[in-house]
Amino acid sequence: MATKPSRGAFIVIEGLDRSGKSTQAATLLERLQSRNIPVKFHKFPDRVTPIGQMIDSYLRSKSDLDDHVIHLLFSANRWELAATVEQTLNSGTHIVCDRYAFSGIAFTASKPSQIPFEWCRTPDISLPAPDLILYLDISPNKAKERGGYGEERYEQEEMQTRVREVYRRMREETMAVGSNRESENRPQWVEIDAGRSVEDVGKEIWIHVEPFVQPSGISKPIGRLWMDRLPSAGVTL
Ligand code: Z5A
Ligand code: MG
Repeated sequence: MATKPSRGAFIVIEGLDRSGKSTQAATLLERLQSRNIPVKFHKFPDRVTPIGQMIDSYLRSKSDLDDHVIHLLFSANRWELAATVEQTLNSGTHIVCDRYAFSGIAFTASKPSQIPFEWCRTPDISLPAPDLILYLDISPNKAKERGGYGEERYEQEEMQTRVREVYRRMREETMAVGSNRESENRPQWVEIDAGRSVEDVGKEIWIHVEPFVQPSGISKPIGRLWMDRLPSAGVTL
């Protein structure tokens, strides 16, 4: 039986709609569990909580909300679970998470209302930061060929094309080498070609995940998202 690591790894799966995130999250969970590696699963939006139910109703077009309001609800839905995420990681259990704050920015910033990227980022600043982001890349055209596309809001090709552009911006930003201390704690962003078979994508994901789930665990403390983006006006926040 595998021993519990000092701290678990926080692994986030991101990508366009129908890129296969949920499929790959399930495969990864199975892989870890079959090796007796302690792991917990989260998915955002978590449609079970009261806030999650409001989000669900919005996504199914059963209710309408201002674009800023729904954005803040998506963020609040993550904050509801932030303490649990930290406790889980500190107990030595890894987390596999299907979508996170990057979805929040990518989808809101791609809306016709043109809410600025930096505004979108703000409510998620200081959430627990992932150690690894597995970004599943697929062309909106190819994603469209997969089952269930178009049943919810945002699932239109034009919107997905813009979403992909915002993800690209976040990828470049995350991978840019910074000189300040905060940058040392930045997550690792890995782009995976999700247009291939479920098996091939799963194999590549495992190559990237394996180093993060070694018995020794993760030595660095849990990071906080985008702390370097806080206004530096000398105000103690
Ligand atoms: N949203 C937001 O705006 N702000 C936020 O902060 C957050 C989310 C967190 C619902 O999310 C919406 O919420 C979403 C973003 C927005 N936008 N929309 N619309 P969700 O995560 O609940 O959405 P979902 O219903 O789970 O769909 P999904 O995530 O887009 O799909 P997926 O998980 O990437 O794909 P999948 O379910 O694994 O697979 C889709 C189909 O493709 C299925 O039939 C599979 O069998 C098939 N599949 C999977 N992989 C393959 C491969 N490799 N080859 C062929 N077929 C495949
Ligand atoms: Mg999914």
